[in-house]
Amino acid sequence: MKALLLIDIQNDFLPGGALAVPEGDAILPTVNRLQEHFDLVVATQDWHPAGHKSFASSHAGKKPFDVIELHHLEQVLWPDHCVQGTPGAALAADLDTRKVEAVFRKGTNPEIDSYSGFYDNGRLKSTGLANYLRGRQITQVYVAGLAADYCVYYTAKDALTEGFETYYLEDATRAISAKGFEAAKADFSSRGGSIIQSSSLLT
Ligand code: VGL
Ligand code: ZN
Repeated sequence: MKALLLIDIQNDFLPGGALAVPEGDAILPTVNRLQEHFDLVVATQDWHPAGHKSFASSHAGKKPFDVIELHHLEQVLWPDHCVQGTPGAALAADLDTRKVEAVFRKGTNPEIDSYSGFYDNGRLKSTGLANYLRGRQITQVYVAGLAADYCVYYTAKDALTEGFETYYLEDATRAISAKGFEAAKADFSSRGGSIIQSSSLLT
């Protein structure tokens, strides 16, 4: 069985949002069309409490995209984004959610960031996504959404680690940084993941 994971397709990651991914909105028609080709569609939602430690505003003298060490992990500091209950944290209005059977929220612990839909960055806590997928007899996982070089990439890596045959839908994602996108694809491939285009499924 095949699952499509729609990663963080939220207003704050779209043009005009607090942490806008360039051309993030360009994936919407593609991710909407892809859904009917899957046995299961699941979404993730970045869902931070106000004052989250991944926000530059939580650290005196720091600005967005500075890098610090937080609980022994390297942490990029972000603009405030996806604050629980705000319009920016909502799933994109133009995302078709009719087939989305579950939404996994992440980033709720104020002390630790959570790029992957499976685990926080310190792997302290699981979201339950892996067991949910196994419970639905999923063996193949396809990832799409935002951002290609952060949450999509970390989710794809964890899907491999969890033993799923994993596909990164290159044209159904957009990156914060072009350099990060290339590095993410190279690393994901080297771990045994497959990079594909949505056209291979949309026939
Ligand atoms: C993301 C940075 C911070 C993402 C989330 O969804 O890729 N990136 N929080
Ligand atoms: Zn976040």
